[in-house]
Amino acid sequence: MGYNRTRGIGLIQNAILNRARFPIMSPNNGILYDRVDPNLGNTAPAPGFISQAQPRTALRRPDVRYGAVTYINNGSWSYYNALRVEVKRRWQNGFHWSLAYAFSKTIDTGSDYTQGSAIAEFDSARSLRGLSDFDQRHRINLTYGYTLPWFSKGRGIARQALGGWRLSGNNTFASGNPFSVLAGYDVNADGVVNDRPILLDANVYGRSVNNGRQDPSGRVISESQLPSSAFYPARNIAQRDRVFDPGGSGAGTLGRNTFFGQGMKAWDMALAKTFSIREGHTLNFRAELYNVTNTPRFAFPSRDIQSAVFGRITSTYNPQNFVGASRADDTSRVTQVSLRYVF
Ligand SMILES: [Ca+2]
Repeated sequence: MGYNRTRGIGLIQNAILNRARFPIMSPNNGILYDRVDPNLGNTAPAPGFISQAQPRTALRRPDVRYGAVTYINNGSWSYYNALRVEVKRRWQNGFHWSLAYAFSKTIDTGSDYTQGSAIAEFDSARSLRGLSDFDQRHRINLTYGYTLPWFSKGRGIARQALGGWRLSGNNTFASGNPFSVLAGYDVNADGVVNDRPILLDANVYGRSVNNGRQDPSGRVISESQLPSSAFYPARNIAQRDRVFDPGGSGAGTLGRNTFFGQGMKAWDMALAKTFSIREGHTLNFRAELYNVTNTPRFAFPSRDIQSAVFGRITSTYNPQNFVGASRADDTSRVTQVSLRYVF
C-alpha cells in the first residue's frame, strides 16, 4: 500500500503566438479595428468594424506577414496524486496472482503538445488547468498464472500432450479518460479555433459519455448523454445570435477536460505449453486472446458543438493497438497462436 505524489515541471506545451488582437491599429493598413458590427452575419462590415462573418483576422495580427505561430515551450506543469494498493500471492500449488488498485488524479496545463493548444496567448496556463488527458480516477489490474493440474502425474503420451499447460491472464478495469467540448468556431476572433462554449445545463457537467449503442429510435445514446442544447451556442443558433467576444479569452464557462469517455474493460488471456522434444530441443506453443469477452470500448464522441454529429460516438478503441496487428476486423477480439521450435 502506498501513496504517490509526482510533480512535473517544464513539460512541453504548445502555445500559439501572433494571434489576432482586438482592439488593434492594423500594422497592415493603419485602420483601428475596435468596433463589432451589430450584425454579426455582415460579410462586409465598414472600416474599423469586424463581424463574425468577416473577422478580418489577418489584418489584426501584430505581425501581418505571418499567420498563427506555434511556439513549443516548457511552460506546462503537472500534479499526480495516487493511493495504491497491491495484493500479491506468490507461486503456490501452481497458482499465483496479483491485484493492484490505484485511486488517482492527474492535473496539468497541457498533456500533449501535438494536440491541444493554449486558449489565450497570455495567461494560458490558468485557462488550460484541468484533468490530464490520461487521467484515470480508478484503475484495477489483475494478473494471474495457473499451471493446470491435469495429467501432471500421468505418464507417457497423455502427460506429454495434456499435462503442463499454463493459463495466464491480465484484466484491467479503469475509469474513462476526460475530454473537452469545443465551441466549434473562433469565439474570441484571435484566429485560433479551440475556444470553449458556455454551459447552460449544469446537470451535464462531468458526465460520462460512454454509450455508442443505438436506442430503439435509432439514435446513438451518447447524443442524449451529451445534448448540444446543454451548451451555448448550440449548432441550431444562427451565426448572428452566437457569442462573439473579440479580445476575450475564448475560455467560455467550461473548463478543459470536463467530460469522460468510456472506461476500460480489458480481459486478455493466454494458454501456453512447452513440449520437450529431446535434450536442448523444445517446442513452445502459445495461444493469446485479447478482449476475450469481445466487449467494445467506445471512443470519444464528436466534441465540436457546431458539428451535425455532436455527441455521437462513431468508433471504438480496439485491442489491435496493444497487440500491434493491423487487421481489418480490429474492433473485436484478437486471437494469436504461435509455435516456436527452440534448439
Ligand atoms: Ca479563438
